[in-house]
Amino acid sequence: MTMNRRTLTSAMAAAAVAGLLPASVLAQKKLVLGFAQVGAESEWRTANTESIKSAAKDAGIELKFSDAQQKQENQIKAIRSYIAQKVDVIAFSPVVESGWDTVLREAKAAKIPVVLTDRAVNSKDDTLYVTFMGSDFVEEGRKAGRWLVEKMKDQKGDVNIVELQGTVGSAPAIDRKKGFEEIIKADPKFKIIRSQTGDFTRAKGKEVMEAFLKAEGKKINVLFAHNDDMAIGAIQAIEEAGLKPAKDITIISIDGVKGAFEAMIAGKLNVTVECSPLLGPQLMNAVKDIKAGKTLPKRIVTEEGIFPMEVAAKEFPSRKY
Ligand code: GYE
Repeated sequence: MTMNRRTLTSAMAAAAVAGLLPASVLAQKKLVLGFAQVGAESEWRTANTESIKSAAKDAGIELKFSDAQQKQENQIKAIRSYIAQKVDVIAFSPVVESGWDTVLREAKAAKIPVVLTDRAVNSKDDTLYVTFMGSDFVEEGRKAGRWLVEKMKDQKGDVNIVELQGTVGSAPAIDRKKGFEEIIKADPKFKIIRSQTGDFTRAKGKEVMEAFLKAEGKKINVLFAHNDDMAIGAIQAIEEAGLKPAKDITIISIDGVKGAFEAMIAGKLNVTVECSPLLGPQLMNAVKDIKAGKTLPKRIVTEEGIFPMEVAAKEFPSRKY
């Protein structure tokens, strides 16, 4: 007979009943976590996946991992399969905010606790998940806005901004836009003249920036990109159009991945707002706490900073993602 986890567990249970194994051995059976990841769209996401996989290993938690390729239906399928497999805890990073109630109710009915990591859902029923751990995206947008307002404080004329939004309907795209607009609206000289999604990828960031440049050309003073990958794609488009990134067009992005630090060191990106993908250890602690019956706060916020190009070379060696 081949020993899969279930046969092994039932063999152990039989041994315990027969008095051959102490009950404490049974209590130590490996926790199983089902994680439904968004995809592999960005450097941030790669670092996030790596953090989750290595933290699970370190914590001795069995990880079932799936990649939804940025499609909600794939994430829903993965969550349903984790319910069917009766995992101990389900965690996921919801690609978009809405449309989760049905599947979350199914998890609740199966008594499987759910942890949201990185991105939030906009469900009205917050009993459908235990906790949401991740960044404050509105605050990240505000940090980007505050940096720009300070940088342009002596500028007299209009400041024409183009915006590369993240995935339509995703929490980081909605919230980063909101936080940024909240700050820049204090001065009418700041004008968002174009805003479109680049789906958080380099390829789309480049493509959309090309279209912005075609339509607006030298009118563009600032690019606000909702993540570093789109900014890096856009930098290529700007150079191909014969302009100087970070000089002719001021570029602000979010995440703080290594690629952004390299771009800053090369003098092509002005600033990145930090958004940490290293959520793995925190998630594994939460899984253990939930199974130990502890109550977790409904919201666990990641602490983060902001890095302008002037500090990039000094900070680069200590960056972990
Ligand atoms: O900023 C982006 C990624 O949800 C915070 O998703 C995350 C975002 C991150 O693709 O690079």
